[in-house]
Amino acid sequence: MIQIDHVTLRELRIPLVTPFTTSFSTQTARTVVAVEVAARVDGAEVTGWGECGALAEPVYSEEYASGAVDVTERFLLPRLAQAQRADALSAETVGTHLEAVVGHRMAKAALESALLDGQLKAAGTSFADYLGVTRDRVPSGVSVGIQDSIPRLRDVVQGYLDEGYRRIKLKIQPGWDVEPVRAVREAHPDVPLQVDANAAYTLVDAAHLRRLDAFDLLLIEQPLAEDDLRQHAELARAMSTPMCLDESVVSVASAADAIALGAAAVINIKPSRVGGYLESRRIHDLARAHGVAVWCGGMLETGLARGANAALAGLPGFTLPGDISASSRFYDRDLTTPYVIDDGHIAVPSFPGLCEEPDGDAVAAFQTTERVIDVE
Ligand code: OSB
Ligand code: MG
Repeated sequence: MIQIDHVTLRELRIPLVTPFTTSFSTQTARTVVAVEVAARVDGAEVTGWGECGALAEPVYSEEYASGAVDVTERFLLPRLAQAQRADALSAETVGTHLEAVVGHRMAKAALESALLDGQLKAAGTSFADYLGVTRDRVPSGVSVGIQDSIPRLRDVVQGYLDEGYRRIKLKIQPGWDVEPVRAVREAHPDVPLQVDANAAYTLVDAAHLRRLDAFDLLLIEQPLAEDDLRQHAELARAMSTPMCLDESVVSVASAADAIALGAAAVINIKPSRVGGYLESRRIHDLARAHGVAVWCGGMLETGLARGANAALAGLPGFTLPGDISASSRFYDRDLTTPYVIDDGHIAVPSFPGLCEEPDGDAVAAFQTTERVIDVE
């Protein structure tokens, strides 16, 4: 069991190396909530860190960074405090203790991650060993934002391939779909290629989206709205490109529904979106039992979560390359030792816990708000 002494909630604003444009926004910096938990495990003092996947604005999902700080302080930490007074708190029970709070999965995931990091550091156990992962590296894919022109897109993709990325994901939206995909496919006939629409289409666009079938894509990710499971199933029947869900899968229960409906041949498991690494594992297990491929998605993670994503992606059902790129894909300066791409792969960390202790100077340089909350 773990006893929390206090929690520090920080909002950081970290510049991106290049603007990242999706169908829902253009980001020039990542606003990220970092959770630092000061706790005791079996009497020993430990510090655990977690990162919240929520963006600055509620445009990818309904969560947003400052809202995550608020719900954590008002509603999540009091429930963990109550649990620890009964000496019933551990990373593995966080989900149960927070179940009465509806949604807010990214905020919950950050807390669970921080506690798990603390517990594993206290035990001297790596996250990979905790999961039973034996792979020591995972293939690295890159998510390519919407560009101003097709020549520019070709250059950006060529740059990533030169760095060794093993799979390219192109963000698409109405007006930026068939032609950019055609251009990249013509330049690179054999590169593993997939697209992500971030819910920018409707079923009325089915005939148009079918034109993507010509480009031998690994998958199409989340073409329709988050709550359109049935319509994804219908679109899946109309296309030969495998259907992959991101936004729609928020839990193992929604993954089960998607699989049963035929709405997902592939699932993007994004640990923050589904409420943490433990729920991610359950979705992995469910999907694997159904013969549904999974891969690890990302939310522009800093070093507080990038290595944990790599460890998760070492599980055997992760048969497609994830959005687990090098730190340098997004950041000139990361919060921890940067993750690097080596021969197209990212190493699965072997240090204890989920992340390295972040560099205090980097945290201070990027910090915009800080709240210290006693938990007793
Ligand atoms: O849809 O996968 C997505 C980033 C922010 C929000 C949603 C998505 C993304 C990405 C980037 O595609 C993934 C990454 O972290 O590399
Ligand atoms: Mg996506």
